[in-house]
Amino acid sequence: MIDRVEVYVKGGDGGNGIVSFRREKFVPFGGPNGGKGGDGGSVYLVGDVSIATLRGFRYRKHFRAAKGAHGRGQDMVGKRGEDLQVKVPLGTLVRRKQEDGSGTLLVDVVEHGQRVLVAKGGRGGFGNAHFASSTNQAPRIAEKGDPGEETRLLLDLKLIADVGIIGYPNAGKSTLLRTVSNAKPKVADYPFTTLEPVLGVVELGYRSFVLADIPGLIEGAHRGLGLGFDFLRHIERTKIVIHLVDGSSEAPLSDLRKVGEELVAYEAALKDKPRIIAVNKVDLPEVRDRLPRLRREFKGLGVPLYFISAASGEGVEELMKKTLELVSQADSVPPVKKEEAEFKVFRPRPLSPRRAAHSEEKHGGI
Ligand SMILES: Nc1nc2c(ncn2[C@@H]2O[C@H](COP(=O)(O)OP(=O)(O)OP(=O)(O)O)[C@@H](O)[C@H]2O)c(=O)[nH]1
Ligand SMILES: [Mg+2]
Repeated sequence: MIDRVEVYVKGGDGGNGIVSFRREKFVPFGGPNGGKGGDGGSVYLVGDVSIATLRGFRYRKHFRAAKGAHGRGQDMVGKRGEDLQVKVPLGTLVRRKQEDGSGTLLVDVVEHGQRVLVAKGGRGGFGNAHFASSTNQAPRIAEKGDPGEETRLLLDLKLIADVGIIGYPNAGKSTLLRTVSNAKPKVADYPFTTLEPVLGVVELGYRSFVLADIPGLIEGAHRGLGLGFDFLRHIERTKIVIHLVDGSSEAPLSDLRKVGEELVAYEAALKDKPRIIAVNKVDLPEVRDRLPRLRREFKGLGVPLYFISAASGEGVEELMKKTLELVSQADSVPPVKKEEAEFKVFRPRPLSPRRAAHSEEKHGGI
């Protein structure tokens, strides 16, 4: 599910400088006073969490920032052109389109409020006042403003997964993704079948979330073993983790621990990410026989626990419902805006002590 649009952006042209001379009564040779043109405005892309798609770009594909005004007499500088801020969803890959149609990557917009300059406004031209010197006291030249930069951009929206499925190779991650979503990752009976994360959209009634199959987690992954930490990075962005365990493995609990340790060795904060454990392959008789023991072993972890068969679909719906519930809870926590986190915000004094307590709770820690 990748969405792509092409847009044209242009910075505003700089205003022209002008040629002008002082004209005053009783001053026969007034000096030059032609002012500088204003700089043109620039075009910025700004990451915004409230937008989820690139749909808005279907209707508007040209973005031009304002021109700078021309300079005027009496050393008056032209007004600066206003900047243009274009909102894009988080997960937008920004490429500059080349003549041959390919694109060079400029930036990956991942944060709310992240600003990317994509077309700089032109510089305003100098007026003749600027060119006055001891040898040329009455210059009759002025500069034109520079044109604003213009470029074509290719915007690709990369879905950022809400939920990541982790687990040992062969646990059945790709099978689960196939069962619950439109994605078709390869499934096979050997480890490392999946070589890069695959995303799918899970739809439950009117709600949906994006699920990623995150392969390659084995002992030593945080040191780059297996498929390395490229994939660990993907987990950082997800809201929830489904930890899938192969119920037919020799020691399912120890598999789970090892993968868990890899996560924490990579980034301690991942320990706090909401997690669901799903023991897979319960359709196999040998797994069914072990169920009571597995249940006892995993219960103690204090994490929601499900027993499923990714292949037959047994227990999968309940697992997805729980996942959706946790995703919705995570959604209701507003993302921290960078500015809010970094700068103290002065607010008007609250009207009553009760309101004060409320507002402290709301903006606590800032
Ligand atoms: N019996 C049974 N087999 C399953 C189930 N889920 C997956 N398998 C099998 O287990 C093997 C591995 O499944 P995959 O979905 O490819 O596992 P994976 O976790 O994506 O593996 P990697 O991509 O290598 O990390 C395949 O042969 C699947 O058919 C299940 O619920 N029951
Ligand atoms: Mg796989």
